[in-house]
Amino acid sequence: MNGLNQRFDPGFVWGVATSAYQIEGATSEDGRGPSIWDTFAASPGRTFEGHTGDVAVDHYHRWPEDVALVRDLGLGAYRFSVAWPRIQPEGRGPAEPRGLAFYDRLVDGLLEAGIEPWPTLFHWDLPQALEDAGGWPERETAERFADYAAIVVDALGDRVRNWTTLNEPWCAAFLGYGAGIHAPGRTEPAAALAASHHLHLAHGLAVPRIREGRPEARVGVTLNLYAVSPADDTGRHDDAARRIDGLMNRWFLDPVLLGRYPQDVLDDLAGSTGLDAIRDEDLDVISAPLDFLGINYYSRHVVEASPWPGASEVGFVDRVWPKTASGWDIDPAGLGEVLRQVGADYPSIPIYITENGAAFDDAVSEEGTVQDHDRIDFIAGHLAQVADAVDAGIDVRGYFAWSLLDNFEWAEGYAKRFGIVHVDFDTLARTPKASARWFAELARTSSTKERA
Ligand code: IFM
Repeated sequence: MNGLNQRFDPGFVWGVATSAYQIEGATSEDGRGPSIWDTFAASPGRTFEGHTGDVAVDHYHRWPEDVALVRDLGLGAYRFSVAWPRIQPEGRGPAEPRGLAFYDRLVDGLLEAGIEPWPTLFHWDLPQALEDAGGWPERETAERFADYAAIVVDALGDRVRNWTTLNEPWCAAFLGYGAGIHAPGRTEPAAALAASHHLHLAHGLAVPRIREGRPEARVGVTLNLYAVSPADDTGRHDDAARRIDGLMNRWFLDPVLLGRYPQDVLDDLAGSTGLDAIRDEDLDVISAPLDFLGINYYSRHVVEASPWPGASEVGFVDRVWPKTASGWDIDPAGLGEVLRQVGADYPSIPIYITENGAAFDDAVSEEGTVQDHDRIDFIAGHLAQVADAVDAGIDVRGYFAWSLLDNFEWAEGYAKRFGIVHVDFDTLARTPKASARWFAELARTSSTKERA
């Protein structure tokens, strides 16, 4: 463990993360309505070998076993998401009691096991009915989200303290409506921009609804942030790096934490019709004070300018570099850079790493064990960066490994395994990998300050 455990305060939060569509299954049970991911995954050619979340890892029925896994690992916190289509099958209107009852049981089960629930209200599974009405590019979707948030908080707020509004709005907006590789699979750049703004607005409208009558609630948002570097140090690619950092990081950080969109990105985007979605008065709503920022970090982007003089396109450089099974560069130093950038530009916000982890092609031994030392190295490397950031005075208060379980990795289906617990996708049997044991020991000894 190389003393890593000695580097975190006893109060540091150690947890694991999941999301509803990736693990629950039971997509047509107990009144759940269809989500955009049901529709997308059922459309030919959208996901790896046509995989869907219909069964996923059956967490909807096996949640007691999954809670017991987290308890047996001795982890103090569990980040999960609430499926909006279970609560409001049509995305609006009265709550479906059976959907609420599921999360009610889950929260009680977690608390009984001594695990703090950290729910996220939106992790990409928009009710299909709202997409049929226009989806995130429509302003009304933001208002529906705030109503939905209020329903969930009313039901669970007596027991849940830490609320996250959105997970990775960049992915929901730009992968879902721009690149079209995530649900709902639209390739409309203007719609993607409008979607990003309405996701921010949804977040901002939800914050006071979560706090209403719950003064003890802590509210945050989770963003996927990237380290971004130019392809070389000639200066030729610096503007490309600025553009990508602007669109992937600051476009999401600035409105929420500073109450404005970054001017350089607005200038880059000048003339895009999607910008019409932004009304000046929205920014006050969007920048409602928060208690924490969740950061999901996976990798770095190295970018280069277009070879054509004057062109604004940028290219992503595929470096010769160690990679995960997802093809993402393993770059723990990038997490340190992201933390230093956030610490410098948004100094007063407490930070939790709400996701970090890696897919590897895990080999299952004859005895059924998974010796995933590559994943242990990955997590250890990133945690060392977190410890360095804390030493440098950056207020990082917790780390959630992605993910508790191997699960449905969106367009990649079940082909990429991120879990610290192995799931046999035929039998759905769960087996903790070596990384789970290592992570549990790190959390235990760092909380008690024993030397492991
Ligand atoms: O599986 C996803 C998760 O849903 C959101 N953050 C990134 C993970 C790995 O791709």
